[in-house]
Amino acid sequence: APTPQVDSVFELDALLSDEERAWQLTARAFATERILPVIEDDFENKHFRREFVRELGALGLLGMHLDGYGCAGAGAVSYGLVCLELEAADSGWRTFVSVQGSLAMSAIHKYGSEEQKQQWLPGMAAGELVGCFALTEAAGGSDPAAMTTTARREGDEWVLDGAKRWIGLASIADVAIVWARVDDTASGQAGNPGAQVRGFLVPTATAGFSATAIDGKLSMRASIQCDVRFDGVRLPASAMLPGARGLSGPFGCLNEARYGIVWGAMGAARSCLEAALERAKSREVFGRPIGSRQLVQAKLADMLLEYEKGVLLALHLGRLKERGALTAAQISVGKLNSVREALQIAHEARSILAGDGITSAFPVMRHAANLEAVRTYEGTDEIHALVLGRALTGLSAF
Ligand code: TGC
Repeated sequence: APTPQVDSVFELDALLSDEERAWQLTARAFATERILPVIEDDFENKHFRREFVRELGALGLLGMHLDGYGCAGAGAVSYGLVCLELEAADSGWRTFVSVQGSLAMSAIHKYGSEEQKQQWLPGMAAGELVGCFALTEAAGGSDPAAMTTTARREGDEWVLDGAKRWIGLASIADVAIVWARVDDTASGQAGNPGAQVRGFLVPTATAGFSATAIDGKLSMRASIQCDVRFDGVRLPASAMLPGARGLSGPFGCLNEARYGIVWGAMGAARSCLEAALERAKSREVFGRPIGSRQLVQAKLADMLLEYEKGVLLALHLGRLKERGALTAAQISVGKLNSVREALQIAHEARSILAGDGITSAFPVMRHAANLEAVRTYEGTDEIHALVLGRALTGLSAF
């Protein structure tokens, strides 16, 4: 797969190792050969291709940044490049890889017992099993501390009650990582809103678990997000993730997924920029290619600047992550910047494509619509701005 024209402008390849380039090319080939030919139809028809999951697993792209248990143990930059290439095709497929690898598998890898890791991770890495991550509730995704889903102990069992919303892949998942407030009647904490949040591994075939795909989405239509209910879901004592106590557990996984978005959104941006560039060279209005006009060139130049800056920021954060030095505030810088600028690039690309830009003959409106979801999940623009405000001032605005 040739290097995209916009990447060759600033010689991105020169900043990458051979191994990183190889991962990138693997993902680019999958995106180009498998996703792109079908994505417009899948977006139109609200179709998620389950068969791609095993293919992604066979390529080693699921949980690729994790070590052992069938995972590839790749570096953070390699993983980021894969996110970029998949999202250059569609945010829905980068989201799938994020939910499976960064959220569900990371939760098990970080916090699971050895037995839990052995039971779930190899199948998830191979794409034989799908995982989902149930944190957000309908009353407001920005404030997971307000969750009302509970797990209470009855003898040797845990019993889960409650509901979650916007849970990716839940209706096709084999296992859900469910975050619930432990309502420990035995210790007198029943109904105590301060009771600790813990994580549970819930096979989705368990009685009382139900997931319904949310309909009417105008964004991420080739991917699935669900309402999930737990009605007296009974689990063995061993279902709890032993290593996660409190909200720092799920937030540790969100950091992984947010990091992937820093790269991924730049893939959507690249796709929009390429479409606009191609059109600027080929479309003639007033007797000349529109790309020869100064206003169009200025737009293209601004798009290129933000794309290059976004990728270089992602690379910087990736190198920090590989050294174990990446902070949550730095991830907020990247998530806020990448998605905001990718959306701006999509909007500018649409204007260069003029009327045709609103059709599915070009990927731009699909990316713009998808990015609206990406802007909201994994911490909204506003939440990341306030994380940075707190980092700068030491004062919390929450
Ligand atoms: P606070 O309640 O005070 O803190 C709770 C604990 O969490 C720790 N923490 C973090 N740890 C690691 N990384 C981070 N980024 C962390 N952020 C917070 C914190 O230190 C504390 O630890 P401890 O040990 O003292 O208990 O919360 P806060 O004031 O620190 O944070 C407030 C705020 C608003 C920043 C946080 O609540 C937040 O990030 N809200 C946004 C939630 C969010 O991103 N939701 C997305 C849901 S997941 C999703 O969208 C899935 S999409 C994929 C799909 O399923 O399709």
